[in-house]
Amino acid sequence: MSALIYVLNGPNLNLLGSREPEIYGTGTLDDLETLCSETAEGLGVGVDFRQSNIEGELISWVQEARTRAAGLIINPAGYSHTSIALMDAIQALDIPVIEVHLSNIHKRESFRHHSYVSRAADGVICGLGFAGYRLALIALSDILEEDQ
Ligand code: CA2
Repeated sequence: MSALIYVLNGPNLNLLGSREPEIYGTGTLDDLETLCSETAEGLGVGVDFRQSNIEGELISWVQEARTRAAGLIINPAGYSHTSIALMDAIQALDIPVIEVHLSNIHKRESFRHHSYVSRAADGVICGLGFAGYRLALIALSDILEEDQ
């Protein structure tokens, strides 16, 4: 059976494509899911793509990934900068984790420069838009192959 990668998206990412195209582009969350599914298919891995505006739901999904997923990609959105609880949940994982941000958080307001989640992630990609998710899937697939 092919490895399953969880792709979790945090608050307000359901609004992609509707506002702030200069920061986040014009693609929608559905477009992003399609990109991830097609990339995963090409890599021979499975993808479980989800979005939530609720911190506790994201934490429950991270906990679920402990037993169900071979790897995790997460864009924690605003919770990156605030959530010790999400960081703790990710730190409890034994699977590789890549944090992705569509925008370059270091080029933006100073409150976005720090991410709690980055302390728990194995890798971080930011500023590359949707391509960041594609690259994260490729990296995870490489890591999982090396581990075999
Ligand atoms: O660049 C990213 O991917 C972020 O994680 C996006 C978050 C932001 O709080 C982080 O600092 C960086 C915001 C997601 C909100 O997305 C929207 C998309 C379209 C319209 C409004 C919000």
